[in-house]
Amino acid sequence: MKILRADFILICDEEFKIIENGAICFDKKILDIGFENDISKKYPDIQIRYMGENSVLMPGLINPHVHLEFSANRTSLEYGNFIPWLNSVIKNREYILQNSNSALIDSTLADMLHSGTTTLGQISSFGEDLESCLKTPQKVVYFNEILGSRPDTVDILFDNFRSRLHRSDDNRSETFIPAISIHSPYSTHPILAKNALDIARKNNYLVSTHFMESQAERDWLDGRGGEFVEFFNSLMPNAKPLSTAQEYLELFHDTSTLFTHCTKASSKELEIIKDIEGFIVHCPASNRLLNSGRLDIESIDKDMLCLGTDGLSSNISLNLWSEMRIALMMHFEKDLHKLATKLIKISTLNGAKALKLNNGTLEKNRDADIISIKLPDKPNFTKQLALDLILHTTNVDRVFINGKETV
Ligand code: MCF
Ligand code: FE
Repeated sequence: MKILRADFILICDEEFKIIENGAICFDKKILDIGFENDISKKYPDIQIRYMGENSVLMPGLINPHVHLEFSANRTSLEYGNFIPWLNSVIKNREYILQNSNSALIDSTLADMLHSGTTTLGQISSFGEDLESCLKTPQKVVYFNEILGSRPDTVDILFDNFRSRLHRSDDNRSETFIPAISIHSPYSTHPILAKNALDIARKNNYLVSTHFMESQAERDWLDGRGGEFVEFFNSLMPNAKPLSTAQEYLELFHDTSTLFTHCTKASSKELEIIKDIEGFIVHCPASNRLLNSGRLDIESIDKDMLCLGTDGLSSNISLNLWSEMRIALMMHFEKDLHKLATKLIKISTLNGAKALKLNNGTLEKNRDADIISIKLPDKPNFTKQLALDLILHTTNVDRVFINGKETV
């Protein structure tokens, strides 16, 4: 059993309680939490470790949407609009994938850990990231991706997906959870999506999908043509959308699904996502770089919203603190303090809800996934702590996962 104390503890519960001069007692799970005075009296024989001046303890961050296999992208991809970006992914895929080798993925995961991300949802397109995800100390929900729109390739693609899914299943553990990603409504044939979702329902796999990320996707699925016409016609003459947006969403009934982006989703579609108890992953930096527009975060139920970085294929960093700073500036008309609090909550509490994990908040019986941060100076305004943390944190001081301190 360990006891840590800090100047502040952020519980990251629904009320966003903050304990000043708090202490937390844990082994693999959190055993007790409260004022240091009370905890030290309750456990007189246990040594209490002080996290230092201006220290803050809080749950580890949860980034539910990354693409580690694209980590080598720096200047390879074209930003500014979705279709040119997609074309540049197709053109430069080999180069990026070859350079996103295990060593690079390992160091990307280490950077994420250093920044305080203790859980991630990895969208695995090819399975080249498996070894790295198995050996990293973080909890990984490993979404095996399926995509492909040509009916003649459906069988091969499905077999390949199934073998990756099985390989990840063979490695299931407390910190490695296999799951399924259906790439998107424009890229995945409904037969593939339906079959993969049947597997998800039968075996209780979490699901992730990209949804309504661009005007091109909106126009294409609404049957208005748009920029996807030329894109698809070059692959297959007379291509037609595979389903409407609503038909696509309906495939996800009775699954636990994370819908990423949704910047162009209609209120009706957001309502359907809510009805099927889905979560929405907001990726503000990616949306800015691919000209995807801005998610109206206020129109989304506060319990359904998470924050993700997306991959380095559409971001400059997988650091959730940087992402929070971007979100803080992007949603400039919102109350600053309320938004700061919300951003921390959606990066901890809601991430855990979406990924169905027992972490994300520092309550008794939760997994002891804890980070400690040192602010550069004494915080004068406790009510501003969320904002101070977002403004001043890039990397954290210490990281505990399932109670174990990791380097
Ligand atoms: O979320 C972003 C933008 N939207 C869609 N896909 C991706 C993103 N970052 C990486 N991707 C991957 C996706 O998983 O790029 C490929 C897929 O494997 C695009 S389809 C050729
Ligand atoms: Fe993505």
